[in-house]
Amino acid sequence: MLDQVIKVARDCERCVVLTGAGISAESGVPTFRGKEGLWGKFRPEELATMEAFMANPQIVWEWYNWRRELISEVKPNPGHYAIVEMENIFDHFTLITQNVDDLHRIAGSKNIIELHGNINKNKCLKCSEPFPDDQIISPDVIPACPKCGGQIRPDVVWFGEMLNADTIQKAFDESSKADLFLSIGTSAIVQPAASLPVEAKRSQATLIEINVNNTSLTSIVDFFIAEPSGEFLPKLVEGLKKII
Ligand code: BJW
Ligand code: ZN
Repeated sequence: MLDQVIKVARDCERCVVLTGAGISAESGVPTFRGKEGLWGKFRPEELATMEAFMANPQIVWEWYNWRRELISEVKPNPGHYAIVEMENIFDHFTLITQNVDDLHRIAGSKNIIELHGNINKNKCLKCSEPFPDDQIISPDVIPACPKCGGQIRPDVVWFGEMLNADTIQKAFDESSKADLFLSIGTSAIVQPAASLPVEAKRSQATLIEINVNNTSLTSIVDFFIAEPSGEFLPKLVEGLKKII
């Protein structure tokens, strides 16, 4: 399978990679869903919403502070580093991530489309003004926005919220122009991100999925790689580098 994938990939010019929580699993960041998933005992649908924040901002902030601390202690894994190398292999390369953990940037990836925001950033609930991200947010005293007095919240996209219009437009544009699309470590159930590989396939891209489990995408992909991304991606990159 690896050799076949290398053969197909080496002739491609426009590569798009979409990552989800699975790429960071080997760094020790829990995924959202599945057996090893779930952030502790919480379901994202219960805490990653405006309703949850309005009802109990303290609990939501406690959850994000706990995750920020956990993420601050982990490092990128070989999967993240292999994606950094892919930028130099393809004529045109786009990385789209649903992750908020910043590990792609820390690994060295340059142009990253962050669909769901960044857990280390804050913004105002009312006017969206950025709020300094080096400030520790105490759940007991949630700061007020200096501009409008609104409450400060994490700068991430919750369920029921629109993604940034330019960001998602760019992600769809790149996906529809890709001749190679890799969906890596995502359950592919959260929209609109889950439609990106479908859009790429519709536009004739070769679609490759790398996931330790089958997903709803698996039935339409050209290649399904049932391996941890941190093990498969370095082999793919090594194979491609030998050809170039
Ligand atoms: C490995 C591995 C290894 C493990 N190697 N693989 C029907 C009903 C109700 C709502 C909707 C509906 N249809 C659509 C919606 C809207 C909703 C949605 O999609 N809901 C679905 C659950 C159905 N979407 C939205 O609300 C979005 N906004 C929107 O659509 O606006 C328009 C609109 C508004 C109002 C109503 C309707 C439409 C916004 C979505 C925002 C998602 N936000 C979160 C939280 C971000 C902030 C935070 O982190 O706190 O984003 S939720 C969470 O899920 C997070 C993730 O980015 C996202 C995707 O998860 P991901 O990455 O796929 O992780 P997992 O855990 O699901 O999967 C991990 C995978 O890795 C697994 O497959 C493993 O097997 C694999 N794996 N180890 C390779 N080593
Ligand atoms: Zn404000």
